[in-house]
Amino acid sequence: MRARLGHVTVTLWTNATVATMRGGSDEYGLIEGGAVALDGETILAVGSCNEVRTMIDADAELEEVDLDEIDLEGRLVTPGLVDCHTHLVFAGSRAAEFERRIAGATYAEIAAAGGGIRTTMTATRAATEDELVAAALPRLDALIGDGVTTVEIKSGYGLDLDTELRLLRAAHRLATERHVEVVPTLLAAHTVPPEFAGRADDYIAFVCDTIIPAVAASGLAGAVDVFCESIAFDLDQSRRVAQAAAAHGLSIKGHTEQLSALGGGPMLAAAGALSIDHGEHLGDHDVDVIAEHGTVVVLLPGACYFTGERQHPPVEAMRAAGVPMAVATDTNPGTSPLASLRLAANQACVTFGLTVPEAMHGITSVAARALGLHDRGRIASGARADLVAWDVDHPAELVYEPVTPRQYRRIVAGSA
Ligand code: DI6
Ligand code: FE
Repeated sequence: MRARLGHVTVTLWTNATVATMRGGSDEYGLIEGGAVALDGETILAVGSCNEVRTMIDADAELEEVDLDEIDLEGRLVTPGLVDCHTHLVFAGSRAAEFERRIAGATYAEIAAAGGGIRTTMTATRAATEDELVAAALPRLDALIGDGVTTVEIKSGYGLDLDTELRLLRAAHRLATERHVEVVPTLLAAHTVPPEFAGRADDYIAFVCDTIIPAVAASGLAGAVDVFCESIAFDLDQSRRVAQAAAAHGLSIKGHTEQLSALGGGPMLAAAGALSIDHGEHLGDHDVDVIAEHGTVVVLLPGACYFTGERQHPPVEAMRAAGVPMAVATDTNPGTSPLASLRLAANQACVTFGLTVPEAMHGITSVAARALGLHDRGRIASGARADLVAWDVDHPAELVYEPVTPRQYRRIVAGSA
């Protein structure tokens, strides 16, 4: 408890079942009959109602405390959910490509014929920042309605300096339009744009020598992602992107082993990546290397679902090796038009074999770690006050019945 002199307003949520998400990946860290006290943007105390009241009474001896008390009548409280991998900002629609895929064309065939990411690039280059923000808001609102308080948003549909910067600015704007924290990531190395056709190395040089330095100087993104894949960039090109990011003080993330096994996962883990994402084709040795570096693997079951991918990430091997597993929506126009993090958690259980506590950690504590954010994703004294109260009494309900809205109250950095 901090000792201060003066006047303080403490928000106190009482009579709650608190899923603190502290402890191991097999537990929710539940406190029945619990309470959470908030002081501004920070969690002051969490524990049984009696413990928390005792702490507040002790504080009241040092300063004047105004209590704003809310009786949650047994409702569940969790950390605000963290969606640590999205491509939320883009223009246009790929519904026509979806029709073709359902009729038999593959994602890789459509990409090779100049569709896929390039279809979205064309629409995105033609869109203004206002249009990009307007297009993203319904998706962001869906995530917010699902309990998300922090959302990572990647660029990657501009593939030129101006449009990549515009995408990142649009991502920042979203955080001013809604009460949510946005964590923008540069994904200029998403695919080779048409003006660099057949010259992937030249495009990577442009990304490393021009786009990454400009983004680092602008402060618009704190991390750089790269699509290390047969249909995108090879291992050497991906390594160059990671080196340029590190040289400019930016964190590293990677889309790796989604469609093929190029070795991007272990290479980026060794390069100090915060997370490697997808991982459907990770082998046993890759898992050991990733475990050794403590890198988070971000599971994206929506992408497997939408592409009909049968190859699933090696969850059992990762669990056995102690790899921290996050779960995210991958919300994007091509492979995961899915703006529900609780549905992604459900899919991670049903299709990938995560336990329900693992999936809950995947969208809270481990997701925060995948973003390098150590102040959230758990309910603990001193953590950021990002909380959701739900109209359910157990965390398994959130994953079991993902589509039904269950949010009762949502607090981001201490305010509703
Ligand atoms: N992997 C994905 O699943 C998305 N991007 C990526 O690198 C797909 C993006 C798209 O098809 O628009
Ligand atoms: Fe993605």
